[in-house]
Amino acid sequence: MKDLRSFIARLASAGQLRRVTAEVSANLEIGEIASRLVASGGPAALFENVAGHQMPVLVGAFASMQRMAWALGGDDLDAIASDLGARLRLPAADAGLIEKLKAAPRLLKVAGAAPKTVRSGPCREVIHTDDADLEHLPILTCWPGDGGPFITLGQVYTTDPASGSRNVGMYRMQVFGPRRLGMHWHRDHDGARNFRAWAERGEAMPVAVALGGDPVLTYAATAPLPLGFDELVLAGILRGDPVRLVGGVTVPVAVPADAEIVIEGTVAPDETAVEGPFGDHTGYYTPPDTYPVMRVTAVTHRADAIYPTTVVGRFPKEDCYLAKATERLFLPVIRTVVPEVVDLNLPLFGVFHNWAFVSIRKTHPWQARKVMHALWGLGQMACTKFLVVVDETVNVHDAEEVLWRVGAEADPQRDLVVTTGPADVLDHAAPPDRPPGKLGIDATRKHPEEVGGRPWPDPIVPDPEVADRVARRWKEYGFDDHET
Ligand SMILES: Cc1cc2nc3c(=O)[nH]c(=O)nc-3n(C[C@H](O)[C@H](O)[C@H](O)COP(=O)(O)O)c2cc1C
Ligand SMILES: [Mn+2]
Repeated sequence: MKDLRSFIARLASAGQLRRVTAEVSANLEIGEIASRLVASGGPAALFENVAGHQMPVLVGAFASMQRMAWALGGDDLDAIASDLGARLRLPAADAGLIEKLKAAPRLLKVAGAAPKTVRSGPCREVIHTDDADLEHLPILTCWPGDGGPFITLGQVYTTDPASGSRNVGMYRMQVFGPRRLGMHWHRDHDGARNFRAWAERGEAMPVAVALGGDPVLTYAATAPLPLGFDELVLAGILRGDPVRLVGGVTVPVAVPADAEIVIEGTVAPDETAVEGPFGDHTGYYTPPDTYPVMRVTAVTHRADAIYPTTVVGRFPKEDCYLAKATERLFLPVIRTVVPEVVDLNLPLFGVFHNWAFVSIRKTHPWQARKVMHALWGLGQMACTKFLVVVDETVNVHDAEEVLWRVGAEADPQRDLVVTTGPADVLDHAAPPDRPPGKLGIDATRKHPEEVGGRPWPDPIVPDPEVADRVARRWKEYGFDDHET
C-alpha cells in the first residue's frame, strides 16, 4: 500500500471502517469509543468532526487479526510470515549450524529492500517551522488519570551518530506544550541507545516522528529487530518495494514521503521532564518518571492530513494485534534457533510479556526446560514472566486447553522452573531490589526417564473411521450443522 489513505480505502471497501460525522472530543471521548469498538470486534473509525480541530482522527485501523494482515499487504498473518521467511531465505528449522551461520549475512542485505530517497512528497504539502504548534494536532487524552495528551502511534526516526545507521521505534510522546514532547523510550530500546550515543558526544540528537504512510511502516516501528537492523529494510521486504524517503526540513533525518504528518526536532542531552502518568497496556497507570524532551523545530503535513492514533489500556486493545503480528512473523525466526518449537501464543491477556504458551515437538527428556531457557535468552522474549510448554498436539491459542494440560500433565514440584532474569520496564510487580522472577511450567507428556520409568497414559482421541462416518451422516441423524 502506498499510504494510509490506500489502507483506509481497503478497510472501507471491506466494510471495516466507520466514518463518524458527529462531533466528538479528543479528551477521553474518542478513547472510550475506541475501547468499546475493539472489545466488541467492531470496525476502525475515522472521526471527521473532532471538537476544536480540522484534522480527522483514525483509530482501530490495526485492531483485528484480519485488519493487521491487510496492513501488511496480505490476507493472513501466517501466510505473510512464511512468505517473509522465503524472501529472507531463512534456513529450515532443522538445518545445520553452518547453514544457519551462512544465512546471517544474507539477512542483512535483501536485494531491493533498502529505502530510496526522493525529492519531495505529500508529507511536505504544508510546512510549519517557526509557527509549528502541536496543539493544532487532535492528540488524544485517553484516560482520566493521564498526565496529558499523548502521541501513541508515531514512528520515531533516529540515527546512530557514529555510523549514521537509522532506527525506527514506536515510543509514546507526551505533549508538554506547543513545541515540547516527552520521549518515553525504554532504556533498552534502540531510540534510547541512539540518544545516549549523541549525549555522550555532548550533542542534541536530531529526531523526526512520522505519522501514517504505508501501514507496514507503523508495524515495522513496533517490530523487535536487533540493533543495527533497519526497520525500513523490513518494511521494504514486506512491501516488496523500497520505502520512499524525503530529507528533513530542519533536521538531517529522512522520513517516509507518503506520511500524513511529520514532527521534527532535537533532543538535548541535559533536558528532562516528568512524563506520565499514562494508562498503559498493562491495564494500570504507569507512574510519572523522568524522560528526555524533544524540542519541536517543524511540523509538516498533507493539506488534508489524517491523524492516526491508538488507545492502549486494559486488554484487548489495538496494540495487542500489532504484537500478534510480531508473534506470527517472528515464529519462523525463533524456529531457526529453537527448532523444536511448533507454535507460540502470546495471549492478549498476557500483554506482550506476562504469558507465553509454546508447543514443542518433544523427542528427549527435559526438553521443555531447554526450550524455556532458550526463549528466556532470545531478544525481547527475555522478559517473559510465565512460560508454559506443551506438546505439539495442543492448540496453544486455546488458553483453556493449555490450562487443562497444565492441570493434567504438570506436577507442581517436579515440573516448575523458577528462575530470575530481566523484567519488562512496565512490570510493576517485579521486585525493585533483586532480580525479577520467572516461572516455567513443563506441561508436556513425560518420558519414562523423567518419571522413574513409569508409563505416561495416552490421551483419549476418537476412532477416526467412526468420527468420519458420524460427520458424514450428521444431517441424516436429523441434527443441524451448528449442532455439531
Ligand atoms: C502502541 C505501542 C506503544 C508503544 N509504546 C512504547 C513506549 O512508550 N516506549 C517504548 O520504549 N516502547 C514502546 N512500544 C514498544 C516498542 O515500539 C517496540 O519494543 C519496538 O520494538 C522498539 O523498537 P527499537 O528496539 O528499535 O527501539 C510500544 C509499542 C506499541 C505497539
Ligand atoms: Mn530497532
